[in-house]
Amino acid sequence: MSSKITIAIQKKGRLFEDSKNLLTQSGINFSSSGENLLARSSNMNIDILLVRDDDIPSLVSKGVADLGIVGQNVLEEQKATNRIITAQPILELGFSNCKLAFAKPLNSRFRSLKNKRIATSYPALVKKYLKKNSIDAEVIKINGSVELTPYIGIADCICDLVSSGATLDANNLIEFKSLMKSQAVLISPVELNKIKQKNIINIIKRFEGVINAADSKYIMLNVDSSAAKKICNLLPGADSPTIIPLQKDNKVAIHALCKEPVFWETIEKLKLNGASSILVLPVEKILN
Ligand code: PRT
Ligand code: ZN
Repeated sequence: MSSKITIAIQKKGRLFEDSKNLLTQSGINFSSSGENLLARSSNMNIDILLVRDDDIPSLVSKGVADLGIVGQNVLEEQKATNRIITAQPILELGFSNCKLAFAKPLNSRFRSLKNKRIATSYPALVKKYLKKNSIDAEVIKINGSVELTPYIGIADCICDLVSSGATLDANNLIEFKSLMKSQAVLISPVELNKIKQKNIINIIKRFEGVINAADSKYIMLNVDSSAAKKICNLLPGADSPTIIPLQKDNKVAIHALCKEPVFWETIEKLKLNGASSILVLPVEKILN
């Protein structure tokens, strides 16, 4: 059997750019063009399958692809529908964040889903939610423009993906319950292919390195040694900052890897507490 690894990603749509960037930043170069389903990496023994996101869980479950990138919403809906989908999430990728939520027209007064007609593209997840919460309601499967259904008399409310909330606002809908949060995840078959296992694990570690670095920053600053402890406590997600004495004025330099986002507010606070020459540098990869 070939030791070539196959990774399935969305061909076009909301997941494509971030999936492609993750692969590229992990050192997997490829170019996708035209209608080709298959792209061959130019520098690694890897094939990239470019498909619709809905096909990714089954391709990975069957072992046609060794790894795949898909939204948790699609994976969970398919798992709730079809027992053949055994692919499992192994790494949260931190992009395509959204939630699956119930929304109703602004002028609707009801708060409970009881006896309501719910339009959704996620019928299995909604039914599972209703069952778990012992709620009697009707689920209507709709493939697109779910947000219009309350206004054409098909449904009382909807259950759909929400990210900025602009679509709900534009359609005079208001969210009243969240079913699940979702983001893109890396999925693999339940058991990794034995021959390829070592290489697959290596790729997963590279992905982890890129994901770990995504929110991280390397901070360097100077401060009076008397304020060093206070400054270290203000650094977000910094395990163990390095403190280096400077030649003059009883000052120290502090260098730290911050594994949580460094906002402007944080930098302003550091300055207010005596830090100077503050440098915030991007981090490309972190291997733990
Ligand atoms: O062609 P293919 O089948 O591959 O793609 P697709 O059309 O099924 O999916 P695509 O590309 O639209 O979305 C892929 C994945 O992106 C989804 O499965 C989610 O995991 C994720 N994602 C993140 C979203 C959104 N955010 C999102 N906002 N998918 C869809 N939406 C839609 C939502 O359905 C609603 O219509 O955007 C609208 C709401 O957005 P806001 O910003 O107005 O709230
Ligand atoms: Zn799709």
